Amino acid sequence: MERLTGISQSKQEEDVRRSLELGLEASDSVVDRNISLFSRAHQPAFAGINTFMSAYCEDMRRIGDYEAAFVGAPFDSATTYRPGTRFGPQAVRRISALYDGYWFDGGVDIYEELDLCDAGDIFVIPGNIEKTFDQVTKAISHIYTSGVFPIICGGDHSLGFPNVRGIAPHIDGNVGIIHIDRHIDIQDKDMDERMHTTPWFWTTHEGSITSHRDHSHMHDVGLPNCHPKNLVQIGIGGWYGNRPGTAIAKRRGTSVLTMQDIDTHGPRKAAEIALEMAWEGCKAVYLSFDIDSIDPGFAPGTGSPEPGGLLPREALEMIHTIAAEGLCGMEVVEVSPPYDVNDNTAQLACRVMLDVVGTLIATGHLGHRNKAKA
Ligand SMILES: [Mn+2]
Repeated sequence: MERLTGISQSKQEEDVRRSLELGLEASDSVVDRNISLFSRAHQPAFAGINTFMSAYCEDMRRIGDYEAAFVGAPFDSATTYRPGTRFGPQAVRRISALYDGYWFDGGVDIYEELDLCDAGDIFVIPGNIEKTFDQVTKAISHIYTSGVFPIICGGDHSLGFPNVRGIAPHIDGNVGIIHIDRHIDIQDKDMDERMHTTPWFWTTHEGSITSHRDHSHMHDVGLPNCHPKNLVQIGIGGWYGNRPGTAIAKRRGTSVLTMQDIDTHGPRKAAEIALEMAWEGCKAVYLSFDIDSIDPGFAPGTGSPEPGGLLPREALEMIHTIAAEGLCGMEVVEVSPPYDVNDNTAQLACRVMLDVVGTLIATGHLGHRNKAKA
């Protein structure tokens, strides 16, 4: 309570001044004269333009003015079962309007303590996985090298590879990956293409690189600083799609924590084990969160639902533990609004993003708490 009540409200006050100036004076019967005629700030939460947490960066040449950016990758052409994740970023933006950045549990106010924006969506090429990968890598690389923490919203999980490819080459050292999912997603191809079942095959490598492909566009051999031993895959299980990837995960030596492992150790201890394996010998860790890791009873709006996954509270506890050690970037993928109910799935995706960002602020990894503003 002490921490929460001590947070300044200067940005909120600045917003009120701005909305009164641009949104004009309210009608006479409105007693609170901080209310404007046209909504130009956070309230009402259901009004206004649909951006993540009500901030928008139109000029991507100026993305470096911010500390963190939500960016949509509305691509679902690499989905192997139900599509629809191209609508994920818009759904997450819409439900994010419910929140104004004040996080009771973490003692954080994102709005006051972080310069956050919505960078809009990457121009993906529907139906062309490879061109989309190139667009995504270039876009994420632009955000990351501008010194901005990327909060990437899918889209399907094929994006894991181009997302990490936009970050890892800029890190001087090895990069660990914590991958929370019901699916192992490390087979080489699926139906002859690099579908959403394949991202970690292309992101990690075989050690001695022997699988070079010199035909077509599939010439990647993995990112040299992404070692499979630092790829920790949490929550994998169920009856769908894991056979081809499991053989490769075993051969490469990735680390898998099953739902049973999480039950045995508890979510916090499981996350600590994951951190140890992901960070070993690494300079940075990337978080890939597939929303289907959460039980479809809570998160039905996804392409490949698999019962028996994490409860929301377990998932949040795990990401609090993981984010407390710092991250170089994050993605939340596989939110498919056409299959959602009451925006529940989009809201959980939004919470994963906000809870990670809030934890990064609380632990001093992100934002400008206690820092003099430049
Ligand atoms: Mn999955």
